[in-house]
Amino acid sequence: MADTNTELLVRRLREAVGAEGVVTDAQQQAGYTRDWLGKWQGRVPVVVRPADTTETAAVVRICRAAHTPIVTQGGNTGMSGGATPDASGAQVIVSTTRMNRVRAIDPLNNTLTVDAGVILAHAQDAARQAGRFFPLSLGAEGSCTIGGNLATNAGGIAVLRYGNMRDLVLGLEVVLPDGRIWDGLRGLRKDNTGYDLRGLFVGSEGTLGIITGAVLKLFPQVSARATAWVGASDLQQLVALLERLRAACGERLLAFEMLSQDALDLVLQHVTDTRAPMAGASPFHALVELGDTAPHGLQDMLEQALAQAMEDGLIGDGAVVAASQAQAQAFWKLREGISQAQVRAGPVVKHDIALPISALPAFVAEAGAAVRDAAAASGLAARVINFGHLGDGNLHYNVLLPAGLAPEAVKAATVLLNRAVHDRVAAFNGSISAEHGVGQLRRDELRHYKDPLEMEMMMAIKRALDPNLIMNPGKLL
Ligand code: FAD
Ligand code: 2HG
Ligand code: ZN
Repeated sequence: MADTNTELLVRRLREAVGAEGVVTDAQQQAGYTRDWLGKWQGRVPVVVRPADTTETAAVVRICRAAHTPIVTQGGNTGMSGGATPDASGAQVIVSTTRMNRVRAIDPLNNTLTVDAGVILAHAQDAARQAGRFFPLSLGAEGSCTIGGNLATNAGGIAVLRYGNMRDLVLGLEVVLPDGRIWDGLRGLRKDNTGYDLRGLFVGSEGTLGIITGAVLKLFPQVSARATAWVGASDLQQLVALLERLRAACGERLLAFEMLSQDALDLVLQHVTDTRAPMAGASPFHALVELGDTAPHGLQDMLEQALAQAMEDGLIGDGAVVAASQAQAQAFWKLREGISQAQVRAGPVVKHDIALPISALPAFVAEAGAAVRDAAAASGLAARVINFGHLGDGNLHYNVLLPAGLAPEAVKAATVLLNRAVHDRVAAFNGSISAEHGVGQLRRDELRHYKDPLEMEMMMAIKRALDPNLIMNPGKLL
């Protein structure tokens, strides 16, 4: 883009959203042009911050007329570089963070209507204040936005009971790539009037349009919780325990998270005020939580189910049921500290994979051997940090490389490690992107593993909605 064209573009955008809606100073742009992991750095002439849907539509029309690609950004907490522009300086960021109004709440229909820039924790608070529960929950909930959650089809720790973001949305409002506004803000649980247009935008990672509003599903408040930490001598035990707890506790099973001993050790080493819940090491640990709308009996139910599992030889290394809320929070701090601990420990090759739950033990055995071979081939000491949402068959099968390793060596090792892990994922009929999205991190991997017919159908949808390919180019597809 020539300088005069850029100046004209910025002037038009400023006219559309006002001076408070544009950020042109490079220093002030720093929080937008780099991802939180520091893996990607982009450059833009302007960050545009529209205040509402009408302004967003005007911004899209201006960018379209100028053939300027748009990178939509919410809280910038994504793990796959989807919200970071490229380094050409030819793209603009459209940030949704000023669109942060709770529009409506309907306790009888159990729906909450919000702007896309509403922070997840604020949506949870709004539901709570109305005596309801919005269940999406993840480590970044204090800064990620509903729009970002939808665009990545976020998962988190309660998918086992409530589903992922796709299952939690009833209606959407979207600014299309031509600047028209699609008003699909319906709060209906049944609507068979054709193709699932809403579903197209969930998981679309900013490539089909800008989500500006959403109708979310609400649930009865969970008034009681019981939390336990379990040690297991192998993964098979945890898979069996999951099934046992499902049978014993049914819908009350809210979370079943897994940490390997290496993942736990990393947190104990790098996160302050943490300590191991049980004496001695176990190859695997589970963090289990039950929740119910009825306030009594949950603790007993969990204790009995775990005692029976131990008596039947299902759990090898014991279990502790949290005796207080503070102890439960301490357990969760260990689980939620893993992302931060990894950042502090060194370069990490992230794998966000999904497999049939029954296949997890065999996968982990095979992938472990493949990673050892790949690390040996690159002459590196690699350590698998395996943890995740076992109840959903979703592992964060990350590989930690030595601290201080040169970026080129990290890049070379990443290619080998990706192939080692993702080939096994494909062999078990799994997915190479479970909940973090494809973004720019897994774009090449997606092309390598996704069925060509599926890629063709996705490209056809992309071209139909965004013929000028201005929405988040270089991401996902
Ligand atoms: P951004 O990072 O800003 O954007 C993400 C993608 O969505 C980009 O492609 C962007 O273009 C697009 N996008 C954003 N807003 C819109 C919009 N309004 N319309 C169209 N496209 C849009 N994820 C999980 O699924 N489970 C977890 O357990 C989990 N834990 C996490 C823990 C931590 C500590 C952190 C930092 C992140 C975690 N994440 C997790 C990553 C998760 O994907 C994001 O936190 C969240 O869903 C992204 O929201 P965001 O608003 O930050 O989006
Ligand atoms: C989690 O489950 C997040 O904690 C982050 O999805 C995973 O850091 C990661 O790789
Ligand atoms: Zn996760």
